[in-house]
Amino acid sequence: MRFPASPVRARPPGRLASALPLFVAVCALAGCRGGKTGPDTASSSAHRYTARAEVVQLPTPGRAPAQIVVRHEAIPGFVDRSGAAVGMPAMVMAFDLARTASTEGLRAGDKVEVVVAVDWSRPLLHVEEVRKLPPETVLEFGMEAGQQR
Ligand SMILES: [Cu+2]
Repeated sequence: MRFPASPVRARPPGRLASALPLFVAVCALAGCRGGKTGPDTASSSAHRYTARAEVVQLPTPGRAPAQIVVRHEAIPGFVDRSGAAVGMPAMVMAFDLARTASTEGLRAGDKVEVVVAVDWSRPLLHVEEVRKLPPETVLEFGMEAGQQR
């Protein structure tokens, strides 16, 4: 028997709570820990990934650490803690924002390109840069984490 499709991507932006289990699941998969703190620059040993995404939630002013929630496309070649290039499927995900990353002028729903820096030795996983893409950009989310065919 097939389960009815649960199209996570069809949910309206802002329903963040529904996305959190996905994040936690992938976090466990990737082996990341909470409390990503420390100096605000990734070391040269960090991996960097550029991914296209849609802004789901912008940072809340005055709340630290500054975080951005985006729905990002798949990140092929994403390297996990063990060094294996496991890739990361498309998903809604919250990232810490490096101080260098400006979200000025951005609004929820905007198409962006994010540069994600990951350094498992710290550990550190944050967005270093957010660049706005043309609104007509078509993003491909395919099948997101947690979905079943
Ligand atoms: Cu992700």
